[in-house]
Amino acid sequence: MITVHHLENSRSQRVLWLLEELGLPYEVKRYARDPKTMLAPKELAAVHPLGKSPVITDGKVTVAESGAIVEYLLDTYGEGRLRPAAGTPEWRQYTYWLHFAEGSAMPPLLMKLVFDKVRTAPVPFFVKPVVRAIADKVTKSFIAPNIERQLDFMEGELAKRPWFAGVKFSAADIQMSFPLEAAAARAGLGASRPRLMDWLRRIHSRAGYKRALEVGGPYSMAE
Ligand SMILES: N[C@@H](CCC(=O)N[C@@H](CS)C(=O)NCC(=O)O)C(=O)O
Repeated sequence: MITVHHLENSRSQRVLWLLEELGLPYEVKRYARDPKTMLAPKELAAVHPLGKSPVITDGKVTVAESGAIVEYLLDTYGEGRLRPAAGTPEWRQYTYWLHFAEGSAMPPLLMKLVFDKVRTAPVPFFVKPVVRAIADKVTKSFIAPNIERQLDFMEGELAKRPWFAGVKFSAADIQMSFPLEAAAARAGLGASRPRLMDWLRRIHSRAGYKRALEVGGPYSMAE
């Protein structure tokens, strides 16, 4: 039996969604975030040393890292579903976006989250202007331009095909959901990028996505 070690409000929502799309049986072990730090509880480190989510166990196998979990589940149980045939142009797109999601899209979005927190952190009043100035400078000079450039790029790519890997929905779309939902929640993705907004509407209307939300519980981009 596949067990999803599910941290509330986290990337493991994508794994629940993939399992729902594949129609596989699984069980969920739930972990709550620390309400102050938003970090995962210590028990998760008993499953995988980094103590992050998602992580799955399947018999004696433990797999961490979202992209690796997607590959493991499709290799083991996919029967050719949700990814293009190896070696095709669609498969190259699939591989690119599967890695792009965590490798390129998430870092500036995570930096934005961290520097937004730094800006509003409780610090002595005489330090506050300095802290804010540093946070603003990093945001304006590095974080925001990178996010904008990536969003423009993704918007342009979806002008060429309806889904990230081609004409068919794939697990690359599942992997891309977290950065694009994060961008919509806290990094200015909106009506000026209609293709990305339409893509978000289309993924949110899928039955598997909705079922995964029921299983996973509240999901609001806390991290
Ligand atoms: N690149 C990793 C990122 C894992 C990660 O940072 N997960 C977050 C949840 S979205 C987490 O566990 N945060 C809690 C913590 O760091 O304690 C993946 O995609 O699996």
